[in-house]
Amino acid sequence: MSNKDYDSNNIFAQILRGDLPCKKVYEDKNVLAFYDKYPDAPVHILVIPKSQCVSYDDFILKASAEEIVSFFKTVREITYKYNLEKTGYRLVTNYGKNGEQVVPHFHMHILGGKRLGKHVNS
Ligand code: DGP
Repeated sequence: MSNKDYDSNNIFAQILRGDLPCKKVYEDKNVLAFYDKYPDAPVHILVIPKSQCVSYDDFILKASAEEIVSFFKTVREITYKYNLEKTGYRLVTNYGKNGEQVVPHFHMHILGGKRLGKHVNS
């Protein structure tokens, strides 16, 4: 899927192309999951679709049903892989300026392994 709003030089695009390394957690034809380089929690994993999507909105609008199901099932499987279903976890996706999105490729943060505190910082 090509996308005119998508910056194909963003860091996650470079990781997907293999131009930048990552510590891989899971990969299939639709999805890649890897450790966040600057973790905010003992478990901090990023899950990204392989298609060119800037945001959650973009992903839901443009990805196939198979890609969407596969993405969210992968998120769930990773929470189990790290036993987070027992202790709890947080899923976060940031978008745009107010969401403080840094990398313009849709990604889900999976955070866990400690008490995370309230989710909104002021
Ligand atoms: P966001 O603010 O939601 O766009 O989060 C982007 C995340 O990406 C942030 O938690 C740090 C992480 N990150 C930035 N650069 C790299 C990188 O080169 N490798 C990995 N693994 N993570 C990165």
